[in-house]
Amino acid sequence: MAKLPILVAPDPRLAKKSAPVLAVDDGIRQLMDDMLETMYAAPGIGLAAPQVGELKRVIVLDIAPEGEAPAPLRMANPEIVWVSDDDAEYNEGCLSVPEHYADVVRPASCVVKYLDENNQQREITAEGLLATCVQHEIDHLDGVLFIDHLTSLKRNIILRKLLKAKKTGAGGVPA
Ligand code: GNR
Ligand code: NI
Repeated sequence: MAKLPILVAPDPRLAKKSAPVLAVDDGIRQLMDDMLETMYAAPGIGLAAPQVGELKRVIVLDIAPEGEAPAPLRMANPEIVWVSDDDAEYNEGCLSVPEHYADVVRPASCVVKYLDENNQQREITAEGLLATCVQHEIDHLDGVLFIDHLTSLKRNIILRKLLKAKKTGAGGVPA
């Protein structure tokens, strides 16, 4: 396992559409495990491959509360095949948008079809935090960040602060 560096916005790689995985093989399984290690270390509850510079449709999640048994989910080519009519608002953050949080409205529940770590097709119904998180991660695969759901005014304020932090080297690991 290896902990990977996480890209911080603005970065052109975070705005790109990621490519489908042909099959979940040893290379993709290794990527999933490295992403989980990176996510737990951050710490975070989800991570998408483009956040570690791999433009592949792979995400990992674990919404188990701290102190409870880990419950990692590994997904390739996740696809939302149903969303509820009712919405939920959640105060979202993102490891690629460090130290910024904002309320985002998304469908409250969804059904996601994906390939698991054994290349088996699966489907889950997600509600609550898992529904929010899996939609946030699938957005990353399409080059969309949670700040893209905000008004351009709010988004630009955050992007300018992130750019300034990058230029002064504040808050992060030296490049
Ligand atoms: O760790 C994370 N927490 C979080 C909180 C609310 C909504 C979404 C998330 S995902 C985020 C990790 C991350 O950036 N995943 O892409
Ligand atoms: Ni994110």
